[in-house]
Amino acid sequence: MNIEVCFTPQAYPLFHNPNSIVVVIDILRATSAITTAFFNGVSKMIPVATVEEAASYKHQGYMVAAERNGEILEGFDLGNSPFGYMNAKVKGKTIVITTTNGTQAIEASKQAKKIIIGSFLNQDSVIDYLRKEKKDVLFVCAGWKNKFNMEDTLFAGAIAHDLIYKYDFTTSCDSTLSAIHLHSLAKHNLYGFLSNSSHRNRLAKLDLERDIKYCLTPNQCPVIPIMEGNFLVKA
Ligand code: 3SL
Repeated sequence: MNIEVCFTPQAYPLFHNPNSIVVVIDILRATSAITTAFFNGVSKMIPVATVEEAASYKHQGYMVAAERNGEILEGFDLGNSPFGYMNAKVKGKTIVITTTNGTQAIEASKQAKKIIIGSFLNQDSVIDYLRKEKKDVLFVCAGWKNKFNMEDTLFAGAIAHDLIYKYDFTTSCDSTLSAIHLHSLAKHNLYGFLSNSSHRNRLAKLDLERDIKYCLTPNQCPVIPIMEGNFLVKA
């Protein structure tokens, strides 16, 4: 049971392993929003890469979430703030979602055998799921427009640490080791550790501090969203 960490969606082809379970990570904010959505009773989600695809679902009458550069796009129902999904109006719905980075990471991973969604909000559920599956694991970090980011790497490091030191997983991958080291520096104060990070600052400028704090809070939503065909469903 080998672990690897892919720091950006663009690097996915270098890491593709037909036997791996892929954990897609976009802590700020797509995978935190998706985890929150399923915890709050969303029935299915359809992640799409482009705004055009999202718009075509909107014309068919779907509820559609569309975000670019941190903001909800005009004419759509929702963005990627997890707080938008803590609402009775999403219960039982199928929601289409496109975001700047998170849904790009899902798209990049489409060749994977299995894709699950990870965030601090479902941290222990992800560990439980992976240790029971006993397969190779590839963490795919969404980053920011194909650049590295710290928050996704920190989550990969947290999970990799537990899988290696508490269960029988191994790694010989430098990106996994780096993620584990980074997490060990940050784990006592994730929010403070990220204070100079690009994404935290980008969202703070949009007045989204509340989102950042929530997205860094472990185990608020014990659910595993998993891809089945083109849909995300609750495992
Ligand atoms: O959700 C995402 O794809 C994010 O990376 C974009 S945001 O800046 O958090 O809105």
